[in-house]
Amino acid sequence: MEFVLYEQKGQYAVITISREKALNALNSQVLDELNAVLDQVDLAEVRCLILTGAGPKSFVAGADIGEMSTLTKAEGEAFGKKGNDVFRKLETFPIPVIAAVNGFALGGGCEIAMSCDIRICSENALFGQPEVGLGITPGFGGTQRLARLVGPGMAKQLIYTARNIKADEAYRIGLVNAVYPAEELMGAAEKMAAGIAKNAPIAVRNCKKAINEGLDAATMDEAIVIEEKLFGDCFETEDQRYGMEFFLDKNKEKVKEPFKNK
Ligand code: DAK
Repeated sequence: MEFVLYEQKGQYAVITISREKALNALNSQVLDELNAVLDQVDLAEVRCLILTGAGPKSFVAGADIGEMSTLTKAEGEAFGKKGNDVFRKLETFPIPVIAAVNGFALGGGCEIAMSCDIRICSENALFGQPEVGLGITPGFGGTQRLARLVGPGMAKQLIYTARNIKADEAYRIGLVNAVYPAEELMGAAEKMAAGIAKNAPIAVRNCKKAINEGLDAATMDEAIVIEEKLFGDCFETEDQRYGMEFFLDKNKEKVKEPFKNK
């Protein structure tokens, strides 16, 4: 692959969008490669993903404006679908995805970060949806995910004004969970990924599904049923039996064994 790097580090893996000369902007090839790399993740081994951008300056500076500038209506729709399909794949990917936002996260960059489960960023990160300044709407789910993450009032303000916000403001409005000095960002992301990876994988996957599907349910009654089923699904697994036996066996000398994903 030319623009997407994949590195497995034990039970987690790092996906890096690497098109530094265009600040990692998303063109069709990057979207195709991201799609392909997700298909290649070894889900028997890998329990958490980190998504980041290459270089010190940019996570993803948006969809590729050069490529978009000449699109017809039909091509624009097809480009939007390609992006939306990949972003939705990330959002519903069976294992958690952490966005380590290392700089610009504008337009499609902010949108891809919002498709991840968790966002942490460096102090130099800059978030925004500048699309209305370019004559378009956010096209990779920005109107929907930003409103769900920070509330409709704040999302509308950010989208209508096309104002970019710095890391501290992104943290204050709940768009990111934590801000780190740039040199500490990947270490923090990897520590979080390793922490997630050591928990019972079937339970973690089911939590992701329960939260995502529950939020999309029409009523709390339906949402609770989704949780009940995914809770039930954890029982009779080796990991559930072992996790509970370990707790009930009050032997303080025992060291907890890794969960087996079974
Ligand atoms: N696309 C293409 N190239 C980009 C780019 C982008 N989004 N962002 C930066 N680059 C390129 C620059 O053109 C420049 O290339 P060269 O001139 O060196 O060849 C190189 O990256 C370095 O950028 P700068 O020289 O501009 O670097 P600065 O540090 O001065 O400025 C910047 C960095 C991020 C502030 C600036 O580059 C900038 O404003 N970039 C554009 C940011 C932006 O507006 N992003 C949002 C794009 S719109 C839809 C589907 C998708 C979308 C919408 C609809 N449907 C189909 C419905 C999504 C839209 C977007 O994401």
